[in-house]
Amino acid sequence: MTETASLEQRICRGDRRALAKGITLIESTRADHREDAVALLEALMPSTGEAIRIGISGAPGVGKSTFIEALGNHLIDIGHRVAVLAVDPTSAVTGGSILGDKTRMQTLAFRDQAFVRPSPAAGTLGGVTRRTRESMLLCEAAGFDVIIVETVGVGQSETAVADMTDAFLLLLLPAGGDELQGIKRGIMELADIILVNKADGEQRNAAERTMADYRAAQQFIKPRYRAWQPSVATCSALDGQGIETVWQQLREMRSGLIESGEFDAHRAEQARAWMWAETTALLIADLTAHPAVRALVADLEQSVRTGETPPTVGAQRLIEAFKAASCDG
Ligand SMILES: Nc1nc2c(ncn2[C@@H]2O[C@H](COP(=O)(O)OP(=O)(O)OP(=O)(O)O)[C@@H](O)[C@H]2O)c(=O)[nH]1
Ligand SMILES: [Mg+2]
Repeated sequence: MTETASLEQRICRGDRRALAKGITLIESTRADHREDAVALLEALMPSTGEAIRIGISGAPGVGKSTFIEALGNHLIDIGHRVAVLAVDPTSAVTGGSILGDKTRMQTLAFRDQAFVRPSPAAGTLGGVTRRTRESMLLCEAAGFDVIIVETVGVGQSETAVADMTDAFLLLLLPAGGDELQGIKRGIMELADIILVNKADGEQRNAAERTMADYRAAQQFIKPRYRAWQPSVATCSALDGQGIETVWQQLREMRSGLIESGEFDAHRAEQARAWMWAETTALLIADLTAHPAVRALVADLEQSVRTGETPPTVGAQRLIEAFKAASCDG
């Protein structure tokens, strides 16, 4: 039996060490590793797709880690297996802010029914997203039926996470008055469940007011699904208040979407878009690595910089060189 085949079997048995090894393989940039990773993904594909995929975002300090611990522990208590992944495109630079500090998810990370994995340090958002999507499939094959993907919300990472999950949760802080928290309108449009966290102690009233503000603001936002009207609620990740309700809502949302046909349609569209994102990334990688293209790049970039060659023409030259060389080879 090949090493990949044995890894496949161990992952399917739910072996967390094999799962971790599989994800390391997926994150590797070595060409031979990539071949093995693709073979592994293909072999595991029939065992994927059964989990509910949940995206979670919110500003630094809003309580994402605390919330994921509370939700994750609750889910394990009622019999689920929970995997937590992250999309953090800054991790290559900072060494990883989310999930880097495992102590913050300690009670979850050490439970047998949990799997917690930090963001791949691939650098670009596209690179990180590609690997996290694949890791999600491995977790599903290993029998995790709830996948949580956390992101810090820099750049387009929220959109990337919403694009790979079924439901997107946005955590907010209680704010005084009626100020909306400068969150980009586009992010509210992505959110299926908005939660004002830290609704405890002195902040409880402020949290209620913030909830009311967001409910009002939400009336002007077009929901992403026909069968799910996004909800706004308060919770306390610290006290565990509201956590069960979130899970009830997620289940309600999922069954509504399954009934309306949107669940399968959304997953199908995600798979289609994923294929094209992958195609684009692979083509660009091939193109920029090709000797015929590399021979042109320095001069062409210089000439585009000085305005001698229009960028469009530059792009055409690169592609022509790539095509000509690919046809010859
Ligand atoms: N009072 C209160 N404090 C909370 C609650 N949830 C989180 N906190 C506190 O808020 C601080 C930040 O919580 P984290 O869970 O680390 O927040 P985070 O969003 O993961 O932060 P980053 O990983 O830095 O983006 C910690 O001191 C928590 O104890 C809550 O529901 N109520
Ligand atoms: Mg955190």
